[in-house]
Amino acid sequence: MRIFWLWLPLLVLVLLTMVAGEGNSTQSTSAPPRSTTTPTTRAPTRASNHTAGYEQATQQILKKATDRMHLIWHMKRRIFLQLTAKGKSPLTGGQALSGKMEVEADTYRLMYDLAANLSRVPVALLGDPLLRRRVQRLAKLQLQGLKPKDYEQAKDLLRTTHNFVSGQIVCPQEDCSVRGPLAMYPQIVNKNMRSKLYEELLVSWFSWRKTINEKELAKSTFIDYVRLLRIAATYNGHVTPSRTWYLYYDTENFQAELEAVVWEIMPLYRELHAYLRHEVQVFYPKADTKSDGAISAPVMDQILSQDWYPHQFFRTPHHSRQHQLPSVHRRLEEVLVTPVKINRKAAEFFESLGLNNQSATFWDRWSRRMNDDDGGLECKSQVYYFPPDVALRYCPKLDYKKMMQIHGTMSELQYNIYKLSQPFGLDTEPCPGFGAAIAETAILASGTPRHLERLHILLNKSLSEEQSLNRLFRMGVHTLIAVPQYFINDKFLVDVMDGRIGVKDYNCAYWNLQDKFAGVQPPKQRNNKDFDLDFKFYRGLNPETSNTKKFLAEILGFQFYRSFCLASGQYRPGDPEYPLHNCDFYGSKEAGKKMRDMMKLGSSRHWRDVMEIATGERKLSGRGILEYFAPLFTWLKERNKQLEIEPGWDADELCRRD
Ligand SMILES: *[C@@H]1O[C@H](CO)[C@@H](O)[C@H](O)[C@H]1NC(C)=O
Ligand SMILES: *[C@@H]1O[C@H](CO)[C@@H](O)[C@H](O)[C@H]1NC(C)=O
Ligand SMILES: *[C@@H]1O[C@H](CO)[C@@H](O)[C@H](O)[C@H]1NC(C)=O
Ligand SMILES: *[C@@H]1O[C@H](CO)[C@@H](O)[C@H](O)[C@H]1NC(C)=O
Ligand SMILES: CC(=O)N[C@H]1CO[C@H](CO)[C@@H](O)[C@@H]1O
Repeated sequence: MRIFWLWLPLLVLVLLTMVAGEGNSTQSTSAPPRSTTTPTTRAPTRASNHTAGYEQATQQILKKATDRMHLIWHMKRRIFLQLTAKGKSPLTGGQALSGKMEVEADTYRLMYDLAANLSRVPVALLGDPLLRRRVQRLAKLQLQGLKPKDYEQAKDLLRTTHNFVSGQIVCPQEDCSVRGPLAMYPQIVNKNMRSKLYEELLVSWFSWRKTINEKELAKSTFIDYVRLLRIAATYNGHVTPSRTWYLYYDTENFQAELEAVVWEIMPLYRELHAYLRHEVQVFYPKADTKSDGAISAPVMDQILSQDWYPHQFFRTPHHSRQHQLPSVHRRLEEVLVTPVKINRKAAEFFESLGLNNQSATFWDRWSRRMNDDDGGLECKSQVYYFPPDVALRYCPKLDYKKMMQIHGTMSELQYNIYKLSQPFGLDTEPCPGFGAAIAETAILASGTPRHLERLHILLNKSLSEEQSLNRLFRMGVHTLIAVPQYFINDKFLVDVMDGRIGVKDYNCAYWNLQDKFAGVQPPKQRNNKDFDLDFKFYRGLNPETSNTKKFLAEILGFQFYRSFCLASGQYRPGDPEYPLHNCDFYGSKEAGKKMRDMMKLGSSRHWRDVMEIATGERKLSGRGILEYFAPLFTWLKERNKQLEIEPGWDADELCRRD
């Protein structure tokens, strides 16, 4: 019973370190070029006699850059081989790190020079659309567009914010003499997870914020970082800085599209919020919200962290013993035996769809186990991309969560293999989070009872109705509570960047967003001298792990899942035998074709064109999530009515503007 938490799919996987997508930057119509340029740059397309000459010159620039990229890939390959050398003395952590930094520095120099050179190319005069697209994608950059000194500073600031999250810097009880200071993640989060005392949650909540904002460090770090993001935007000719933050989404006012999704799933969120508020009052009576209906921030954090905790405090809808989810851990160990076997099973999932068969060479040469101490606490498998090869370093742990995660990793591997056929510059996902969204579908499918039965881990391909609802509830807490938080963190950053939130009003503006989109309030009266953003906000400052990307991966992931499930016939709306939440599209060549067709395109087309292949839609939508959680929505509405719980909350002014 204790392992039932392993049922929870890791929905948002940071495990994907997909090569950051480079965007279609056609839309920045108003954009003056990065550097002094020929006035022809923005000339309308027309047959020109210069065309051939321009194309040739451009091809030459790209050819040179590709050669340089090959050297970088070569370096990455060497590091991979050294890291995983059998028998011989492997690289030390320090050597590996300096190798990585060298790769990063070389990549920066290449991308920076290339963008400068390409911004002189008169894009509109290029006849070949693929060439045009390559130039557009490579001529604009985010942080890498900064001059060396600024770029170094940006990386320094990101190291500082990373330290806010992972540095051992906090003394929650004012006493660090025994165990030393703690890191917010994972130490304090793990400590809180076990804490039944509201006071303890409060102490952690306040002391972390106090520590990182000593002498306004957190706030000033953030301000400096935003300044650099704005500079990067000016180089792209973006008058609105967020155009550069959303560069690869290439959409006017992309934030509005994200917000529309948040409102679309809001009715479901409000029911879940109301039910959780009721449960919370039972468990943390001191966190009482004085009837305004919002949930106190430390408690909301706790709800989110608890979804991974085996001894969760908050009850699932059907909490009697017989309705608990069956434990799969022991069977999993019996059936899958070793991590290698899990990897093979995950690879087989994609082969069953008609995607690449992993070759013997791959298993032999390019699939390597991490050393036990390399993985760290998170122990995330890693995919390496150095054409013509792709490689895998996998976490040696054997459990249910890893089993699902490796399906995501294999998806990333497949993606890398397919996009290899695109030229340098288009061999990326079409926008950040796109690859993670595809991976999400495999993760969701691999965690269904139907798939577990196929693997002989469960005996029955469906759960009882009560168990099924419990499973949806736990996944719902995981997904539905997280999505508005990604949005709030992203919106706050973007609104500051674009000047819609002024420096004097940071904190109250933040609490306003929490109130409006999540029904979360500070644990006590705050003001604009405080700076209360949470640790996930700081994580999301890095474009590689941005909240935008996570939001998109989650939402688009459910849209893709729905599409693959419809295509495979494993989701039949209205048929209780084939609900979306138990859909395993294993073996479906139809789903496989959609997946493959998307992967093959790399970023040679706009992400909307690519998503349309799978979904027939060109916009983000909450439909996948709403259909997936439909039974939970129905149950919550009835249950809340029974308990006479009124969903929703009123704004209480808990932040004082001075
Ligand atoms: C992106 O590039 C494609 C292909 O060149 C072009 O058709 C499309 O208009 C561009 N998308 C946007 C939104 O500018
Ligand atoms: C950019 O142009 C300069 C001058 O022509 C050249 O030396 C350099 O190699 C080019 N770099 C890239 C990455 O295109
Ligand atoms: C992969 O292998 C299976 C059986 O081993 C075979 O039927 C299938 O055609 C292969 N797929 C590809 C893409 O090579
Ligand atoms: C599988 O579960 C369903 C739903 O709980 C149940 O009706 C059915 O009898 C079970 N089948 C087996 C073989 O246990
Ligand atoms: C507009 C123009 O001058 N077009 C000429 C370009 O060159 C070709 C031959 O290379 C001519 O046929 C076009 O008339």
